[in-house]
Amino acid sequence: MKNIDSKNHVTGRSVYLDDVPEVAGTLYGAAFGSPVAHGHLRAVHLAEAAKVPGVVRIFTARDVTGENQIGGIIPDEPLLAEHKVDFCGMPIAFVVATSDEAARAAVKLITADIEPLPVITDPREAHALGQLIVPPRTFRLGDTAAAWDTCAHVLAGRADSNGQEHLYIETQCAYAVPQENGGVKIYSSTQSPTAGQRTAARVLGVPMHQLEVEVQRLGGGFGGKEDQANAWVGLCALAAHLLHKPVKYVLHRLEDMAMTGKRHPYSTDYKIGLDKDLRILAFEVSYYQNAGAAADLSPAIMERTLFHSTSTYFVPNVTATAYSCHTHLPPNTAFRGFGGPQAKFVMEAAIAQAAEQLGVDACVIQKQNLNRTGDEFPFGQKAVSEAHACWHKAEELYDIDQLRREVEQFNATNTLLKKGLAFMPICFGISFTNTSMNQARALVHIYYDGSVSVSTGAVEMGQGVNTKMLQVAAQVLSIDPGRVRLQSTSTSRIANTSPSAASATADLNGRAVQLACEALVGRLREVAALELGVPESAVALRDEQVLVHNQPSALDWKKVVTAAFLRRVSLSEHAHYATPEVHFNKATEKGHPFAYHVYGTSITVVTMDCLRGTYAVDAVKVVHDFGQSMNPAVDRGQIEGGIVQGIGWMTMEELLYDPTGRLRSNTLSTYKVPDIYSAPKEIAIEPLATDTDNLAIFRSKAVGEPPFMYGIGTYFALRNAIKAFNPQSPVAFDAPMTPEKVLLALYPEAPASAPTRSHERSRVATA
Ligand code: LUZ
Ligand code: MOS
Repeated sequence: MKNIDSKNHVTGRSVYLDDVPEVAGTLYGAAFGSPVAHGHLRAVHLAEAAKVPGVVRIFTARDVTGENQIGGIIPDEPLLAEHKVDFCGMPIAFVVATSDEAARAAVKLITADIEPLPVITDPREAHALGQLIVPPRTFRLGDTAAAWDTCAHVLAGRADSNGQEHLYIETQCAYAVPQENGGVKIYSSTQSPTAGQRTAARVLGVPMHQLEVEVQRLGGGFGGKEDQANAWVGLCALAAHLLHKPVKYVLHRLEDMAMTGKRHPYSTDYKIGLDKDLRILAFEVSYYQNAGAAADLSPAIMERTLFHSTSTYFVPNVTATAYSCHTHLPPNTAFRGFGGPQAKFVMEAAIAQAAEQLGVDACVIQKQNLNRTGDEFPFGQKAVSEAHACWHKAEELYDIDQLRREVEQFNATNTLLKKGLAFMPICFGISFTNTSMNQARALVHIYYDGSVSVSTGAVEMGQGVNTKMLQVAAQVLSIDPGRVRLQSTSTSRIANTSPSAASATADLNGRAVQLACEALVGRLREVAALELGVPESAVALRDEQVLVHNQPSALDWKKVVTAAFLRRVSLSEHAHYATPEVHFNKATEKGHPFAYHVYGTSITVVTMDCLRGTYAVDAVKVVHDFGQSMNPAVDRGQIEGGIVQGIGWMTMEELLYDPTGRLRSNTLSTYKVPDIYSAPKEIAIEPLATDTDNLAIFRSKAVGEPPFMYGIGTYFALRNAIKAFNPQSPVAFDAPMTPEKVLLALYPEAPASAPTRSHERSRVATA
């Protein structure tokens, strides 16, 4: 089945927040963000701004009627700065005017007296000063201290991965419309309607029932709207509440890039030990996460990093420690993979370094150490592994020997062009690591004309979740999908939702839809049995027919629905699903946090121009563990998009803050994302269809985040291409591998005049 939104997307009919018809009298907001990354806020001068024609009112922290606080996990983030500013772009004032232009003109006239304080942008520096968001955590398995002596090879190094701008097509935005009796209805481009509702309630000082957050769809989220949609909801709701007028704020791209947090940069030290057969015996790792100026979701992201410290491998002795470091960048936040990709990059760096020192191909070590069913993760859960199955299938299907020969021949016959090849196995845990978040609800109505309405807590952000929800309802009710309509996501219809995140949205909400529809089918079968005078056990609903002992009866879907209504049987159901089996004990750091893992293997081939430092990705060939995909077209879209986004993170997307904490890569001319020309020339996706029982919806495994991590293979393929040109080059593990860095790595002895970020980075150390 096609994505139900595809036609409206390509014809421009899909409704995003800025397409919601505006109520008469709507006002427009714009935020004044701190020009300084860290300082005491002594005064804000608003008089000039207030004179701009059309300005209605300018709000500051003093105007907040409830709590001036938007921190979700930790209350450490004011909605509007009070006495201190903690990052460039931190909202200080919110102008509301009769036009967007007036609001923005006024913002330009606001000034602030800020007494500067020292700015820290480096997580290791923050760590050295004891500036941590939360206490560090350590996951342990076996005994690394004792294991080193048993290793034939021990080496240590450092790996750095940079952040990443979400670059959702639709920027952050909110629209708050006052309702009667003090209520406010808020349209928000959020992955978490409930978080918006909760934040607005807190800021306004009203109960949650006064507020409704409604979401039709997002023009992309990628994690950037899991927590960071809340500030704009809070500002618009506050202004609407105080002015009794609708207030809307749609951020400009540059504001969005400057004011919002991104994927966390990580700097990491590791030590890895292998036996003579290249089995990894021990792994010790310290992650320094650049959290930015407030907690946001950083503690949860740090936790997921620890959960993925061994990537797709089994390591019997592990000590993994993570530090969430407080710096003066905009608070970094969720981004596809949620700390998992950062951990996987480090493990692959350790393996690449070991391979280099031992003179073997990295894939020999990779393959030797893939996890197997029954292997224990450092957090106590036992793997149900498809790692070997995916790897072997990829080797065979894509004829790895032939691929390798082609690369070798190419490199033997070309001087200035070199190819590189790398494997990237993935293993990603599905469930919110915070067990309590693994719940969802659905509300299904059958109207008496036989049409069906489905509401869930899932937010459609382009990932196709609504299509999957519709499929679940149509399949369980056994009716034509055309009878089912997916409603917008509203906190008034579905309460207390978890964010649409963690790749778990279709699983959680789909199970709730399934339960609701099963309950309705049960009632309709009861009705049919009464109508037809047969035992209920003989009745089935199939393809819009009521069957008795598998034979058609006088009743069809519409008739049985009408009969149920006339018999005063409820045609509505609200169902609740909570993932069974998941638990985790933070005191022991052990448990069973994931419903299941998603596996896969990719093979990436790149070609590098060793004169210019430029490169192209020839192919990414994947064997992916779909389980039983319920929508191969939607899932393929997620995989292709994830791969290209992962390649962007690893190659060209270079986030750059200067030492004063200002974002320099703040436009699309200075921050490059992959376009169609930098996408791989070929993406091959082959399913590993498995029918192992799992907790996925209809056994169709979660597909949102895992494929992002195939992109990591590109870094190592590029590194191999560099080595093919210059085997002596000390290529640091410092992502992204921009063309500038490639050039410097190809010719390390060249005069160091080229502008680069890596001059600050120390080379990989070897123990
Ligand atoms: N969000 C969250 C996530 O709150 N918890 C998670 O474990 C998670 N994982 C991936 C993406 N978002
Ligand atoms: Mo996410 S990183 O699943 O919002």
